[in-house]
Amino acid sequence: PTKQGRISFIKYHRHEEINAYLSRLAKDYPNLVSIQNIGKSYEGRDLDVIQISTNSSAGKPVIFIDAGIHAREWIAPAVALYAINQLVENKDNANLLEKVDWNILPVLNPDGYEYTHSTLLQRFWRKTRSQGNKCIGADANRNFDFHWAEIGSSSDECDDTYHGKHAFSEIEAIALSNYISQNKNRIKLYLTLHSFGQLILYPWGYTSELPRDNEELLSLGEAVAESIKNVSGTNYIVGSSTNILYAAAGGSDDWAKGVAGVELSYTIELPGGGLLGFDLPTWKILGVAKETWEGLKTFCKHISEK
Ligand code: ING
Ligand code: ZN
Repeated sequence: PTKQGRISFIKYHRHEEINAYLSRLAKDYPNLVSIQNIGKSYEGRDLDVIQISTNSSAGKPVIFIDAGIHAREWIAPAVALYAINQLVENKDNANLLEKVDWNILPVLNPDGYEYTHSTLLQRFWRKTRSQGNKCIGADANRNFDFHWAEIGSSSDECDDTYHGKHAFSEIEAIALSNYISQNKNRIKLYLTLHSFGQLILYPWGYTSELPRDNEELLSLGEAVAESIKNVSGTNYIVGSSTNILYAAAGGSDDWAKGVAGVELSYTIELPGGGLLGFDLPTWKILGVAKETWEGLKTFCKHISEK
């Protein structure tokens, strides 16, 4: 109990520890931090968004980041936590809050995330934990209501990329979409953190056609990749999901752009490690977090100067 609300970057934290950290920040920095609960997961865990804002009544542009939509991609929540830590607890970063607010949801699929932590031999679970007829869970990143189930997902509920019974069958996808819809006029950048692949992806996932504003999406993505490379030498490739990875409809980034109208929408595939790529060793967390943070600052610069 003495360690309540403390966090580190030498281990992967459990969902309760992560939410306790957010609450502790809200208590310690009441003028900077507030927590908005945007709903509960299927198994009843709190989906808490940390809102980091100086002068929150100003209605500044918002950078919204989520992580952990896929259970096994542990580095993603860790990187989100690092960004939170830097924005709130490192005074040198105050300039990053001058022109924009940051809203961050570190674990969108906490049921799956906890399952990968607590259940022997289930470290590589990807989906939610909702009950189906013969299998459990849907891929929440195939469940958004935009060209749903058209391509790159499975109708077999036992598959890892099962798109769900219908669009927005998953309560976590509903919670996120409601939150984005309610804030769509202020959210100027949507980022969703995944692993792995060292890719900066933007819409569309449902078609190989490029968005109208491909040029801005590409050049901003390239600037972010460049700033990451400058810290550590890590190389990222930038492009539309379908064109540089694979086609997959029903993703949150496609929905954010195509339905909510958040034009700058990206999926970041963080570096992999370990046996299967999803189990990046703990000693590598800090390096990945630091280099990615430099990329996030470049995103912030662009939004601040717009
Ligand atoms: N990758 C993403 C996935 O959901 C993606 C890549 C995102 C494809 C958005 C298409 C659209 O498959 C991982 N690692 O989950
Ligand atoms: Zn993923």
